[in-house]
Amino acid sequence: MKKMNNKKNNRPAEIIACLVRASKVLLISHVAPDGDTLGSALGLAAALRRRSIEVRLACADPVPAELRFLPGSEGFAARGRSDEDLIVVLDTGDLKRIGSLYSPESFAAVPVINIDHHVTNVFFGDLNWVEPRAATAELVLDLLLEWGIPLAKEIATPLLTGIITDTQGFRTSSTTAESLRAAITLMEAGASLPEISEAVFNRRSLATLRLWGMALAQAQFAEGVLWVEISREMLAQVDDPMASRGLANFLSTFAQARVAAVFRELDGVVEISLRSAPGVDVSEVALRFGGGGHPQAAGCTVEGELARVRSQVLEALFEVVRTAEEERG
Ligand SMILES: [Mn+2]
Repeated sequence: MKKMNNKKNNRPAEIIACLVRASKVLLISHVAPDGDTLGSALGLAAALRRRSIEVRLACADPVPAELRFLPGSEGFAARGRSDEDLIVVLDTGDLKRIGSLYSPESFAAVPVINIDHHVTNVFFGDLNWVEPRAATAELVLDLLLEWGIPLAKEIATPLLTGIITDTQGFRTSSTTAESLRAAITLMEAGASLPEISEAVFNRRSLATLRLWGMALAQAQFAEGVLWVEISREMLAQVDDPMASRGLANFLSTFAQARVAAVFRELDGVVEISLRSAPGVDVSEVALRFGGGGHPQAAGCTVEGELARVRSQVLEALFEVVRTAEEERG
């Protein structure tokens, strides 16, 4: 992959100048999409269309059920069209995270803008704006305000969705006064906090509850780490590949957990979701195993058989918990 050299941020004005010059823009969201990557893309798309810039949305994976209430969410294609003159990648720390949408040819052919809030971001863009804010949607909002694009409901709703989902309803340690200020601005522009919260948090399926039940019944806890496994057999029983979404967040509500981990067994690989209490950084563990994320929420996908992968990752997690405890004294 190219362009990982200049680890420096561009100013929003430079990004705006680049967008203004474009006529067809491809907006890309990361695999296993969440409210922030989809909401940031949809909010930016609505704004660009107001400036008569043609936009195409792409994501290698389907939009999850709880985010299909977002107007325009049916417009995500599984690939680009290749006649775009600009690519914007949203909420994505490195290009592995866009899956099949990455190709060296298409990314070499046009300028690439990288807007993201992950601390593990590798600055893959020609233009980069990476800041450790609570959500990428906050950065998109700042961009639109600086650009002077009037906010409207179709811009505000997806952006507020991004902030609400990434902050778990303004509850994560990443939530700041800026997040709340952004939320006020977006509500004043027509976004509904209660409607979005209801849609993204209170629509769990029976398959989800059953899968969580199976996994939670076998939860294990040692050395400050709470973990569960989702085996292929469990997934087959509920027949919904998305049913484990949200489980890692739920595990982190356990009082004694310094780290919570979900190990999901797929074909030949194990997908790992990590959450941690403030002061314990799981993004470095995820990075070491080829993934990335935030200090308190990260993930990775590791090749190999479940039992072996689990013991390797657990060893690393025990280690970060021990180190954090020593630092706390
Ligand atoms: Mn995000």
